[in-house]
Amino acid sequence: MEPAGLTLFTFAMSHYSEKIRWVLQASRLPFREVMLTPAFHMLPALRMGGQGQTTLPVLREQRLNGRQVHVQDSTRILLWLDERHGPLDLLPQGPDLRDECLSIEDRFDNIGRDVARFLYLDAFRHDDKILALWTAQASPWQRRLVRMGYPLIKGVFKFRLNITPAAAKRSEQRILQALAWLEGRLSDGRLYLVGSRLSVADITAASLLAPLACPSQHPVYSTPDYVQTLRPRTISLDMNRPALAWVRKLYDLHRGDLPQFRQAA
Ligand SMILES: N[C@@H](CCC(=O)N[C@@H](CS)C(=O)NCC(=O)O)C(=O)O
Repeated sequence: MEPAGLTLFTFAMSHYSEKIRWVLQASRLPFREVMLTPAFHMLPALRMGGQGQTTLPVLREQRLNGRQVHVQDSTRILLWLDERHGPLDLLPQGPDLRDECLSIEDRFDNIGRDVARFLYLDAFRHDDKILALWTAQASPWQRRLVRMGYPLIKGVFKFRLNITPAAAKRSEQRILQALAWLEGRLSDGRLYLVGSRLSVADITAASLLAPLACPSQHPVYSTPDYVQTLRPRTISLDMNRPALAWVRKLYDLHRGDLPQFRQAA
């Protein structure tokens, strides 16, 4: 039987996974992380989530009585953690601040697919680098299969995420609106989006924008291959614009403790 405790199933590159990894670490809730390899995640995610979805993150709690609980979807995980292991300091308990926090969380969750679509439109021109990222945690046999099946996996991925130039253009507009909103919110000089300390509003905005801001603490988004080749580069997404500089500042202040990603056994 598995040891009791929390296990977080993620992708190394996933910004939604990063959000929950950050929430768990900032809340000092011990957990072990299992990074899955794209394509090989589908069956476990379907089985664990039990709601017809293949998305990660999924959080598993192994209880002492042998029972396992699985929670899929980053917002559901967050609320479940607050209820079962909270109250979380990251989620204000007063109704007004809490609602504000969750509405900002929702705002940035909603651009997660846009960020991924926009990123992959260009990144898929560098198949060797995507393959290297997708298989970094794979076992040798998984790596061989992903390499062999890559054209098919890439096709399915593009279809499911609707990666087309027209859709990516619309995604870029939605990302720009979110950045403009964030810059408006920060324009009075505040550091935190809600109240006077770090909350899930900050963590969600920073995690979901991290693929564009490339904070040096993130083991994927900070690598030279990612920053120089895969990161979307348009003038409007200038790395130095205030919203993206804020993401890096938040990482500098609160994210010095990212564990090194490990290879799968
Ligand atoms: N609403 C979900 C979205 C999660 C999501 O889209 N995850 C992506 C990775 S960033 C994923 O698992 N994609 C693979 C799939 O859908 O099979 C959440 O908040 O957890």
